[in-house]
Amino acid sequence: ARLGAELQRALTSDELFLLYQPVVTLPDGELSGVEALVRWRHPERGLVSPAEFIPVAERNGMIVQLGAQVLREACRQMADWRRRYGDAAPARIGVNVSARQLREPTFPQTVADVLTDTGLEPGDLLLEITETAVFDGGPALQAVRAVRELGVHVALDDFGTGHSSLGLLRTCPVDVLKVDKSFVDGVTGTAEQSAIATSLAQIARALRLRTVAEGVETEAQARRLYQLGYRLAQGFHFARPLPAEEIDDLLAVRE
Ligand code: G
Ligand code: G
Ligand code: MN
Ligand code: NA
Repeated sequence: ARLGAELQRALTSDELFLLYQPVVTLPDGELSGVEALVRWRHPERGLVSPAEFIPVAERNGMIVQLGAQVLREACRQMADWRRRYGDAAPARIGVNVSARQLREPTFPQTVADVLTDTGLEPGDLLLEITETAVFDGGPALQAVRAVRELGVHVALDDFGTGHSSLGLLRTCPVDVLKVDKSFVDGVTGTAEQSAIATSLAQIARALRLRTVAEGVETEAQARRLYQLGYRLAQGFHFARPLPAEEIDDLLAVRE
């Protein structure tokens, strides 16, 4: 409850900020996109992990306001990169959206408003949702359809860990599968350990979905993922989540 009350204050202060983790192309490791990840610099507790406060915000409903703030700031930043760097800007920005946000009837309108206000092209935005959020159909699924109508891209995040159903890929049309770290961890292991990452690459290719391998921590994993057909990856091996200024440094050298 304490954390919840403090989060309410954080929403109207400058304690929340975004880091941006590069998504890179394989095999060269060049920056392709970025994923926005929220951070909370608490005056006494220090840096609080989103793994701690996002679940709190989801339970008390604050995620709706927090999520809208994150979306707006991420789109503002991406529009700024696009204006300053043109084609050398990141190809797109990923923003995490929780199930609770997606189920708000106003969500598609919020996305439309943010795009209008920031001047961001819809195709520059990738909304990252979980399978579980859309598993039971309903309003969340309608929201996915509505934002895709706007031209916004949608990714299934942590793919393979939730209520996975391959049928979902037909009922919930998306653009990108983000293959969860737990499957990436196995790619340099036995046939059994690498089976899921291998199969997901094949399924994605057949369905013409882009894939991003998440949580890549070693060169050996990156090489193996490339052999399996992965062309996009994200993970500490390439880059940690970085402040916007450090993304700027990466962009400035390739202009
Ligand atoms: O960045 P980090 O690995 O610490 O994130 C931990 C968890 O918090 C991850 O599951 C990540 O998806 C989630 N997360 C980070 N930023 C956001 C955000 O802006 N919105 C939502 N809903 N989840 C986020
Ligand atoms: O659930 P989601 O995929 O949005 O989570 C992203 C989280 O994963 C971020 O908090 C980010 O810090 C974390 N992350 C990104 N790359 C790596 C990695 O290579 N290893 C580990 N352990 N975590 C990572
Ligand atoms: Mn994500
Ligand atoms: Na993930």
